[in-house]
Amino acid sequence: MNTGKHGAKIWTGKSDLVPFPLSPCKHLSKKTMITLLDYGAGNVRSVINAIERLGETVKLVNSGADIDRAERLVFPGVGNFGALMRTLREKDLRDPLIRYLHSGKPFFGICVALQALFESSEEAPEEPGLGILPGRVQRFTTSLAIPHIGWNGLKAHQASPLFHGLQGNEKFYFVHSFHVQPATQDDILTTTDYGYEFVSAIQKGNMVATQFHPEKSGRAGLKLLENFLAGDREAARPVGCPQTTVLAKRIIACLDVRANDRGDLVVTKGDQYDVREEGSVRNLGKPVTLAGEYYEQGADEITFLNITAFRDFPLQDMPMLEVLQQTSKNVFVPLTIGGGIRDFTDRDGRFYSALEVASEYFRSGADKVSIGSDAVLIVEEVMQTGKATGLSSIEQIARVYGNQAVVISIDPRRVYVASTDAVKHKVIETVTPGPNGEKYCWYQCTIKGGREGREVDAITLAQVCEQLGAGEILLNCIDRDGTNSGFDLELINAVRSAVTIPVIASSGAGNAEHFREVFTQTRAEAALAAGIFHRKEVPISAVKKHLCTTVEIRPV
Ligand code: 1PR
Repeated sequence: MNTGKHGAKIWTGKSDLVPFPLSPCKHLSKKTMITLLDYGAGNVRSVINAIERLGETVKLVNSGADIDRAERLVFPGVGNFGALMRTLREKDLRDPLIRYLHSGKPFFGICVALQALFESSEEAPEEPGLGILPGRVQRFTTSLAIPHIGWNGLKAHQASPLFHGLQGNEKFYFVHSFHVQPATQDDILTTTDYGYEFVSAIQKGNMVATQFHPEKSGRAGLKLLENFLAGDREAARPVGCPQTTVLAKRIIACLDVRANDRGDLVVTKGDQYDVREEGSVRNLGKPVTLAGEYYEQGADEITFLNITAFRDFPLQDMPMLEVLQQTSKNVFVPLTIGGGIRDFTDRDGRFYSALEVASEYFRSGADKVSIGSDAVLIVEEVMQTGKATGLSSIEQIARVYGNQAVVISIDPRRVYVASTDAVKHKVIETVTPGPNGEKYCWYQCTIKGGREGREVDAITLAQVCEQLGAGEILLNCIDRDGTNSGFDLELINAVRSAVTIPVIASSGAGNAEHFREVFTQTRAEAALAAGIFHRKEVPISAVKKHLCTTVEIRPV
């Protein structure tokens, strides 16, 4: 990668991993440099990686002149509508972009870049949009979990070259709380259902824009992107579009990563968080290789947890950044990274904010960051003082990268009590009584990988984090971790019913039926597992095969 400060940056790097059997885009009618508008927020690396995988070279926009010279422009937008519009204005990119959009040259906008084409957004009423299309952007009004996160389908309203080779029953990855509301029907390319029908892509002449992320939508997404890059596809209308689209339940593969005693970075796995066996750290494989395998098997997301980052500083732990960079070259589904996301002062007194740490992860290919220990400390402070500072890692990262980019990883442990008023915490009645016949329990949050219990319960933690701006809860369970005994459905129901954001059920999966159980007996939006995948007991494809008749999933 040439990242010189002056002149456009050109990515020429090639993956050093064995490529997946996806044909590079050899059929471009005319070799055209793809210009990519990176305004400095979020994960553009994945878009670059996807375009490079398709055999193209990417040139980054450094100035308005680069937009004027562009022949084929891709604009990935993430985060906040207001922040995007402000940055375009401050960097003098707004007018060149409007000129480009009026020129009729090919344009592909992704996510907030679709929203930017309209006149205004409820998310930032003070910032006008580009006004290329009539209409506005509004927040979802549904009782379903917001953000709308995950794989959903498309209903085609027009023929399009983008659909060449697609059946219509594919699912694409969405992550957003707002959607466009065009003033006319003319430019609607697709709609999707989530509580109600909303516009998920537009097409006007050579301008297309999608609310979903093709670069994160596996093979179907790459196909769609390839069709855009090729520029010579016949317009097609897929025949297999559903009448109503349904958000799929997600299957997530989790890789707990740490250095072993020899200093090698390995994927490990604990039993109730104890990752040592006969004194040594369990080694279940290499992070990049395993992530690639899980993508191939049909994982809907990959999560990396740097499990010892509470004692090391992740920006000095560069291998994790390298793991992300390498993985994102080959894995085209969302990547979450957790571990050590907090403010930090190094030995020389240099202060790094949690936002800086997160930014480094986003630049390296992460789509979401997960915050564990720091979230507990933040919630403790909010509960003590009765107010949020606006400066916590959760608030700062959500403000810049959007709520959907902030996952809270909770590590709770069951504490049995004799009655509901025995403690000040949120207590639930349980069907599995405690050692002394206790009928109740609460879920104590821990920090530092389960090493330290704190005076906050998991339900309260989830609620306060949602108020602070978190977009998703990764709900582990120390009692079930590595036991193969199934998810803790009581914990999941208690937390899911207390928040409106999506919940990822984690810990305890031992067979495919456990996934069906968690999806039919709780409202969890996703289920995460580690051990059964690492030990090759049940491949992800087998889990999906087991689910496909009873639970909506993304087909492999
Ligand atoms: O506290 O912000 O530095 O983040 C540290 C992160 O590392 C947290 O998300 C925490 O959950 C995780 N972590 C810390 N120590 C461990 C450990 O195992 N010793 N792993 C750990 C958490 C739980 C899941 C696991 C599921 C599924 N592991 O990641 O993958 O329980 O397992 P299973 O399917 O085998 O049952 P911070």
